[in-house]
Amino acid sequence: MDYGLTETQVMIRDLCRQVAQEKIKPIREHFDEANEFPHEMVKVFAEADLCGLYIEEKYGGMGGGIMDLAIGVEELSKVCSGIALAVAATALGTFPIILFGTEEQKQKYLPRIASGKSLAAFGLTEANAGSDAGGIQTTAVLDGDHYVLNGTKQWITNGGEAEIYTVVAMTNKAKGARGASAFIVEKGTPGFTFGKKENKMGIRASATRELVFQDCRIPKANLLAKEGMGFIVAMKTLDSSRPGVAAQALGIAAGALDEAVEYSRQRRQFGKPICSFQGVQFMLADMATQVEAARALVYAAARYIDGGGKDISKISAMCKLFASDVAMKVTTDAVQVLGGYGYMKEYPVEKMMRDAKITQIYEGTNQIQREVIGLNLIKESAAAKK
Ligand code: COS
Repeated sequence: MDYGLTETQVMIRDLCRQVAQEKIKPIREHFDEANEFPHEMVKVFAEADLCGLYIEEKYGGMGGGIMDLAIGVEELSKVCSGIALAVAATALGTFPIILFGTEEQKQKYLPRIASGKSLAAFGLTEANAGSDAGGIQTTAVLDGDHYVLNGTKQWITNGGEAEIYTVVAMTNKAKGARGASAFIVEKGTPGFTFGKKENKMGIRASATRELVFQDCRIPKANLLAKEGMGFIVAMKTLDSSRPGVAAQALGIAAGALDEAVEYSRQRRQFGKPICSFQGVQFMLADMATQVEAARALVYAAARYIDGGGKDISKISAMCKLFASDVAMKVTTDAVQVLGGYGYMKEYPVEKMMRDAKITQIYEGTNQIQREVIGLNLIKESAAAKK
């Protein structure tokens, strides 16, 4: 199927497929096993011009949108979603600047990101504020021409590896969600350090660390949007970034399906390849159908957002919810098709199943996605009645 991709999108898909097969496949096991960040892969992504797929050309990007990003992330994630995350999490950290940055902020930061010189990261979550994003405790206090940040962000993807961080902190705690503000913080700013690197179940080639702010002074010019808009910056960022997680989940599922089909053609039992048994064939058929359904929803969401669609929260949450549940189901079934071999680390489906799990959790748990979808359904129904 050609999925109605543009010429550029076909080019992105093919290039990412090649990079994934030639550069990522040979190293994925090592970086997963070692829990190490693949610095050399960032250079490969930069050389292949994959870091600025979704950034405007005038800032050095490729001028595409969420769809181009999704296609790239899907292809890279078919082989290793942990390594692909260097690009996807950078997009998450960059969206606040794309959506809310001033011209000056865009000119300063986007070319660095588009060229692959700098990775980005998004700092919202804290130890006691995950789903309840409005409950963050990190503070930013205005002091002359600077804001002074204090607090700790937790589980930040690309933490320590990124140079550019978009961080949400409270400028007025009494106002709750309306008292949050968003800032750009550069690595190397005095008072900004990193906590320990997390030892995770999956996506182990991706670095996850705490961001620690202790009297960290950042220029007032690094405020994104206006004071008090931090929660909206975060919500709108997540609306744009969730299709990227969905694309990652889709890639994991599609990669696992490929492995399962291939294995079932090679593996012989009772004198025949196991793909000739209906029990296996039906599993593969269900897996393939789910992958196509996830792809349809991810592409529909990405195209809707790129087309300037209004109220993107619902479709964005839907594609993340659906694709990540498909990734978990399909990778679990792929392990089943490979049987005992599937459970062993010599075969990649074991890693894919571990990698899939996070897609149901981060950038909003799937319970939060359902809440977003439900609230929007009610809002739409009420608006239709007016
Ligand atoms: N776009 C624009 N505005 C939004 C919005 C969106 N997607 N979502 C909420 N808002 C606005 C609301 O309209 C409301 O505005 P008013 O104060 O003017 O009424 C304000 O933001 C607060 O919204 P709400 O009361 O719904 O906030 P809640 O604290 O109840 O939180 C959820 C809502 C649960 C949806 C939100 O906290 C969330 O998405 N949590 C998950 C966070 C997450 O994904 N974390 C993962 C880590 S980040 S990688």
